[in-house]
Amino acid sequence: MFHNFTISKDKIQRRELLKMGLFGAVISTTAGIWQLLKTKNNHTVKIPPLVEMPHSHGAANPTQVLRNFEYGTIKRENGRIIREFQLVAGTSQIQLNTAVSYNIWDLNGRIPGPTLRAKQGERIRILFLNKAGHSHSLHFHGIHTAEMDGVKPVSNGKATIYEFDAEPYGVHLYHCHVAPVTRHIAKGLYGMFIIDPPKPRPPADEIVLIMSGYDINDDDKNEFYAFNGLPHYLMHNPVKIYQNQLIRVHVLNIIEFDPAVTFHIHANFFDVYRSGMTMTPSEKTDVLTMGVAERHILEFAFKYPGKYMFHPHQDVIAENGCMGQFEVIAANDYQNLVKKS
Ligand SMILES: [Cu+2]
Repeated sequence: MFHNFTISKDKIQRRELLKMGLFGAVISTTAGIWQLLKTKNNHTVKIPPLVEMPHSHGAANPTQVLRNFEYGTIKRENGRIIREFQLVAGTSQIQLNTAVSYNIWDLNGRIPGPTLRAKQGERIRILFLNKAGHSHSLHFHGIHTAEMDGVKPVSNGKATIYEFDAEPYGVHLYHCHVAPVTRHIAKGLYGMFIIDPPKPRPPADEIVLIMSGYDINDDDKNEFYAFNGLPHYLMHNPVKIYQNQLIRVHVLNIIEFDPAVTFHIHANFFDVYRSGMTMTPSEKTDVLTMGVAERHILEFAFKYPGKYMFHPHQDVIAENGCMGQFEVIAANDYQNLVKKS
């Protein structure tokens, strides 16, 4: 069992952190938000400050998507844990570059939708409200009854409940399944759905990377591609990670209109846990081919500080926006920060 804390310096002062026994792991900084993952054996995973997000991007906030996990609301019914999530489909506009704005469907005001997270064996309940001006649905990958398969359209202004057991553990996804599914997915109705295994994985800096495409002129070809919703954003705003620390990337390919893409990182190799459904890796590589809706857990640590790109090795896809980089911060820089605080 581990706990995931999101700590805003504005909201939680030092003395409160001391009360929580967390102060030793938090660095004083002007950067604002810090995140900390603390385990019962007192290992801490250090996560660099997030870059404050300009508000002009609307529903798309790739940095926030990186380490934001939605755990829902816990209820107990008949001795069983029910994990309840609320998802509201809406409409918004995002800016794909300085000249191109694009109307999308969002979930809870964001694209991709929230990364839902549960533990194997819990009961999942999804309250879905459709306010997106068109019929939609939520189809979850996993094991459930036909009634809960989420292929039946939910009219605009209507709500429905999906309920099923959280099984099997892995990195899954959910998406709208109303025809044409290509359009409903490409315009934003998708998200990641993580079911944690009964025995937790080792502590790591956990990151979500979702590859998607935008066909803005309806020619069944993507003009833009993105990590976590916005073209080129994570290239200009690198994902900060620490040297020699275990990084666990949950990667999903939800690019419509292209049969498959690869995921590649520079200057390193990663362990692959296919669909996140195993506790031991099946291979080590630096280029992994992924069909549409394929998703995996990738684990690695960077040996040397510096900036390292990650992108599909279909380079035209990378050049049109599915491009990002890690900024590996030297381990001794982190130690210096701790001493100064
Ligand atoms: Cu839809």
